[in-house]
Amino acid sequence: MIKWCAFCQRFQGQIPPFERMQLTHGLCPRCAKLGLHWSVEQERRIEYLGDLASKFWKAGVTRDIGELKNIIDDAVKNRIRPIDLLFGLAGPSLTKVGDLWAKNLLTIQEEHAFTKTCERFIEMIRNRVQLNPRTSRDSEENSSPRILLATIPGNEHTLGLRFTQLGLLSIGLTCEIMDDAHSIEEILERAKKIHATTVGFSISMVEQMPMLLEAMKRFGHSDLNVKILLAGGRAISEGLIDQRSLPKNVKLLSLVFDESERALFTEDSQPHAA
Ligand code: B12
Ligand SMILES: [Zn+2]
Repeated sequence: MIKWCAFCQRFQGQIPPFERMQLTHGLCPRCAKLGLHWSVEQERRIEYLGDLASKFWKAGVTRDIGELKNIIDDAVKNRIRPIDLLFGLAGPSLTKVGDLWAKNLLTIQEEHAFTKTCERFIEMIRNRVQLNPRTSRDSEENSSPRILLATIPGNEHTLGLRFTQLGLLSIGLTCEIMDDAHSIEEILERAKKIHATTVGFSISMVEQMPMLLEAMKRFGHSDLNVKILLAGGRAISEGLIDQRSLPKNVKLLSLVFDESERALFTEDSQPHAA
């Protein structure tokens, strides 16, 4: 299910059951502190978000790129951040597509076509995020930390990494992504070359766990200046991996791309485990 704050209209994450696209709302921590109360306006906003989700799904199925653009324009007019559309509409829709495919209700070609449409959506959102003067100013001024995000070798699911890259950019953090590494060695070399201080790995399937552990071990024993090791991706966010089986120095973050989360990546602070 999709959790969205009804007041500030910021996406708050996906919660089980992940394949269900219904919206649920609750206050985000920031709005909760303001002591806001339930209102008709709040209901109206959630209905609006529900409508957007249905329109997005329809546009994805019919590959209607013009409609995707309309959805973004309309949402922005209604004070919704483009980045929340990416995480709150495209992310859950892809999960739903995977579920329909697993149930044989969609062909592999239909799944691929939907994924391609989502790739176009990612580019539209990227343009919006880059247009934001605050984002570009912050990321230019901010020379560190240097973040490298990589799919674990063997993981062909690359969209999550691109989502995360844009999410970080939306709060003024630039990061490099590597979604075609054939070996951990290649990721180590890249991290060394860009002097990465944070390295994040994306893992989609439980089967990829041995490779993740190997990567953690190699980075843990390397002489690089990597201060934060992150793990994310479907296998982590859907709780498919027992978190206790991950090394203690690995952080699991559940980010909603609030500006306050930038501090989690600065060199002196340590991120909180999710
Ligand atoms: C699109 C897709 C594909 C595309 C990927 C295209 C691409 N360029 O990415 C293609 C067609 C290549 C593909 C291939 C396969 N897929 Co596939 N795929 C999907 C699908 C439908 C969507 C994935 C997606 O993009 N989700 C949206 C993104 C945004 O979500 P996300 O990756 O979880 O990322 C989010 C967070 O996790 C986080 N995040 C991600 N990475 C990181 C990293 C860090 C550091 C942090 C902090 C956060 C973070 O940020 C994102 C935003 O919230 C899923 C369905 C599903 N339930 O996820 C199946 C799914 C993952 N695939 C599945 C399968 C089986 C396969 C194949 C084996 C199919 C086959 N027989 O060939 C292959 C395996 C390829 C491989 N070796 O990896 C299964 C996996 C089942 C399992 N074993 O666990 C799923 C669940 C479908 C299903 N219901 O059965 N797939
Ligand atoms: Zn809020």
